[in-house]
Amino acid sequence: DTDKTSHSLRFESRDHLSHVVSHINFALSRIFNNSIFASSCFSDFSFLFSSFVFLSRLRLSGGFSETYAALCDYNGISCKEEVQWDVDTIYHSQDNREFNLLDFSHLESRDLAVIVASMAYNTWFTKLYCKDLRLGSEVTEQVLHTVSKSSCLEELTLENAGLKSDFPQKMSAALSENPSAVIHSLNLSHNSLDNQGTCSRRNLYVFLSQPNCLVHLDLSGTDCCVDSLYGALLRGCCADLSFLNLSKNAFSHRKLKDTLPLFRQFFSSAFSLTHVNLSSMKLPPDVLRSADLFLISTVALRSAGASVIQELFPRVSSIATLDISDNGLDADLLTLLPAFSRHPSLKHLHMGRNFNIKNSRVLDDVLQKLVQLIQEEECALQSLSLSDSRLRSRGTVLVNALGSNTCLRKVDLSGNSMDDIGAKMLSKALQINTTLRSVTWDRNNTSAAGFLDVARALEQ
Ligand SMILES: *[C@@H]1O[C@H](CO)[C@@H](O)[C@H](O)[C@H]1NC(C)=O
Ligand SMILES: *[C@@H]1O[C@H](CO)[C@@H](O)[C@H](O)[C@H]1NC(C)=O
Ligand SMILES: *[C@@H]1O[C@H](CO)[C@@H](O)[C@H](O)[C@H]1NC(C)=O
Ligand SMILES: *[C@@H]1O[C@H](CO)[C@@H](O)[C@H](O)[C@H]1NC(C)=O
Ligand SMILES: *[C@@H]1O[C@H](CO)[C@@H](O)[C@H](O)[C@H]1NC(C)=O
Ligand SMILES: *[C@@H]1O[C@H](CO)[C@@H](O)[C@H](O)[C@H]1NC(C)=O
Ligand SMILES: CC(=O)N[C@H]1CO[C@H](CO)[C@@H](O)[C@@H]1O
Repeated sequence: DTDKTSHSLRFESRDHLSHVVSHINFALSRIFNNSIFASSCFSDFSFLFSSFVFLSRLRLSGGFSETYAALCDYNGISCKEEVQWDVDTIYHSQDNREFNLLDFSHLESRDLAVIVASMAYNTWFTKLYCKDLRLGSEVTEQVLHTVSKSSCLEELTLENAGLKSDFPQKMSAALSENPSAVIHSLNLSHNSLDNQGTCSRRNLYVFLSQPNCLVHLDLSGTDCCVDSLYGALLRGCCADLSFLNLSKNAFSHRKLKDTLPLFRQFFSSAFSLTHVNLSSMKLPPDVLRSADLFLISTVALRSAGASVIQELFPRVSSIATLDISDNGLDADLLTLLPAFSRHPSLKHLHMGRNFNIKNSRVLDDVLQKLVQLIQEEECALQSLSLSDSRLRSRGTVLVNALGSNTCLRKVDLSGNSMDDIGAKMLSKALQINTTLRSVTWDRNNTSAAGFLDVARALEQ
């Protein structure tokens, strides 16, 4: 199917023929080494020669189309011309080096496997992307094979791709086979990588503790136990890691005493770390199953979480963005907020959905601490999000403070039921000259009268 023309070759002897065949065999076995497509016994001469032709051709898009055609041929599946056309025409003309598997999600799993396999030796594509598409085992096998061979693949995104918990360990093995691996960005978010939060030390943790050159790591919503992760991160991911997303994972209270030093050590050793998302950490299911335990550990855990942040944070000098929203911090904010004070690099703080504080005196104290934070002279914060915190009328103290604040450029106060009175306070704050450039005020039960106040203030 690759090359319909016939070629005549004449050999002087049977020996010469064997010599040519064994040479091609050797060349092909090197190219398809270790792949499910490899075979030590190439007996189909017509395949050999069409492959010989493709190998000697000029390679467009790093030879993707030719490799793909040969692999289809070898596996006895029909080669999809649209795949070749898309790569040679669309991807190539747009200089697009991110291969998006969703472009071919309508094809069968076997086709996808061959497409991914074609990337193993490809020099054009540097990124492989897939989201919300369950990858069958034959496709993931080929992803791993590509990881073990490619010297060009820099970014791998497999979000919500139905990966199994053994994936990280296999990935680790694949990477260790590949001395020229250059993967620096990995997004495995929303795959169940740790069997329901059992914190098995064998898979993800082994992978992360191998020395690597990861810069971007997104493990959000992967059921991994964040507390067990830091030891591994400390060993393998300290040097270059700049982006870490661990939101929507479990935070176990067990062995907290042991893990606290690792936490601290990691954050104070990860010099390049600038973005950390620790929002929505959920409890392990075994704790959730027992209602009694749930109550006890919730209290312990949440204070523990706050103390972790409080203790580690002043040491971390590089973090610029921190998201700790939806962590049930509540009254613990009182001791936590001073940790952020005068932090040299922290610019963006997201802490909404942590204000479920029944005692209104405590809530007032917490809000007062926040006001102090944004009114400090050396305040480096540029944006603050307090969204969905249901602050109601109590939040107006903060809105007032916005008037005299000189650091915040952006504030998100949506979902706080601040009503028209809050809008009125906002309009006053906006009339005083401030540094604010962006205010988000959705879902605050504000009527037209409230917005009229704000509009008048903006005119002035
Ligand atoms: C090819 O595979 C064999 C067996 O798995 C392995 O020993 C060998 O190192 C591989 N060669 C290359 C070039 O990857
Ligand atoms: C990884 O996937 C998540 C979830 O879809 C996405 O929001 C995030 O931006 C991705 N992370 C990176 C580093 O690209
Ligand atoms: C982190 O993960 C969450 C959940 O998957 C996602 O919503 C968010 O966009 C991710 N990226 C950043 C920058 O935090
Ligand atoms: C952090 O993750 C949450 C999801 O848990 C997401 O909604 C939020 O936007 C992320 N924060 C940042 C700063 O990107
Ligand atoms: C407000 O700020 C703008 C831009 O920084 C400046 O031009 C203006 O004079 C200021 N107005 C007052 C009343 O301070
Ligand atoms: C919305 O505001 C009105 C008065 O402006 C008040 O009566 C009502 O209770 C508020 N609703 C909520 C959900 O806060
Ligand atoms: C009218 C309006 O926007 N109402 C919303 C105000 O904010 C609360 C949450 O804080 C929402 O529940 C309301 O629907």
